[in-house]
Amino acid sequence: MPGRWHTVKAEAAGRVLRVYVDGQLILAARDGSLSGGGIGFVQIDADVHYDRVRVDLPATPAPMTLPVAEDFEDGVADGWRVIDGNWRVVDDGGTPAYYAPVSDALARTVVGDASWSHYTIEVKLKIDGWAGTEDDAVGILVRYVDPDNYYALTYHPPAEELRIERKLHGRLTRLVTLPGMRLAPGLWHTLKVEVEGPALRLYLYGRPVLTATDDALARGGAGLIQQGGDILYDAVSVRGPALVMGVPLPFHDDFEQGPSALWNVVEGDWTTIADGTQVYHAPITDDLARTTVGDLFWKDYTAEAKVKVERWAGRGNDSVGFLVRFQDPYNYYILNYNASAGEFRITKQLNGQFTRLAVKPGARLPLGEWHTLRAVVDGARLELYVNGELVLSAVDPDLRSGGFGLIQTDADVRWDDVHVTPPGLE
Ligand SMILES: [Ca+2]
Ligand SMILES: [Ca+2]
Ligand SMILES: [Ca+2]
Repeated sequence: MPGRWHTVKAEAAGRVLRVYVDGQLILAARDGSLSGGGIGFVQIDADVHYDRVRVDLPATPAPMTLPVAEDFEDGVADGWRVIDGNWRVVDDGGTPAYYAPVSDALARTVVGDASWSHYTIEVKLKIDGWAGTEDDAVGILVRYVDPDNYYALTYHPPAEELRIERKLHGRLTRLVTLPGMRLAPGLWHTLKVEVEGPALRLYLYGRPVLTATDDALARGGAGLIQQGGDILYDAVSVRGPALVMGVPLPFHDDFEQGPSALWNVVEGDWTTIADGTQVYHAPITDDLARTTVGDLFWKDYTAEAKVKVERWAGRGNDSVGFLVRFQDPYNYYILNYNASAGEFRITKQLNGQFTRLAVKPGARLPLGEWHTLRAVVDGARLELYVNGELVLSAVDPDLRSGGFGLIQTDADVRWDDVHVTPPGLE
């Protein structure tokens, strides 16, 4: 209505945009192309007066717990905070990726907070071009406290070197430099940074290339930094210790060539031994033995393995089974047979707390014979099959992705023919 004051409110929350006039919702839309940025006014051929402009930020989000994984497929970098630059999710030939334009002289975006201390951040990045200034750089931030306090592990194309730098109270200090390095344009590179105590380690393609030690910053989030780069980022994960990333599905191991290098032993003395064929084994003297494969990008899958128990130690907690949705040694589901109790069980460990989700008493798994265990994880549903029969299932929403593993306590067990397959390939 001309000549009258109206209250117009626009709300941007995730991918949803809403417009209110005088308190009434009049328009809503969903779009994920732009995930950050300021506000403004536009008018065309009109005489308009504006007053009492107010911008409210959403309430402070809850602290993020590790691990986190972001593939940008839903168009949103969930939980990431843009420090500077025009970060957004773009389409890279059919797969969404994170991006800030080459015109940004400095672009930084971070995830996590001061509750993060020891962790590993991994990212895939592809360099499509550079601004051509001597400041051009790309890399990873760790122990990010604020724009003036963090560590940066970066690649500098003009100097063709990798650097580990510390920014403390706004002052940048070079801790270590590796010259003679060139990241090829147009290809996806995998960078990883591990921070543990005062040690900072930079990895390229899983191999350590540069290390520094510094104790000025003990905690803080993780992030990305670029200066004058035309660069795409994807498959960013941040996790606590003990998870090998980048393992493709399906996964298969018959142990004939020794265990696959993709297994990540959490604890226990895992080796291959001969039992007809080569089989995977941890000794009965290990009171707990766990070994895992896969990563935070594994969601739904079917895992199967042959298992033979030769004998139990008989110390009151004899068990054998699978781990699924394994995220770190404190977050996963166990689907197992507990011989001491004579039960099949499904149990959740969440942040170190165990919760029993399902139990089937009166169960037996005869010694000295090969049995086939199968776990199906589909959304919130978990199923355990023994020799082709469904014995136990549970529904739990807490852990939606993560790798697969073998677990045994106080037992002489032989494992063989491990198959992990994504839905539709079983
Ligand atoms: Ca992606
Ligand atoms: Ca997302
Ligand atoms: Ca074998």
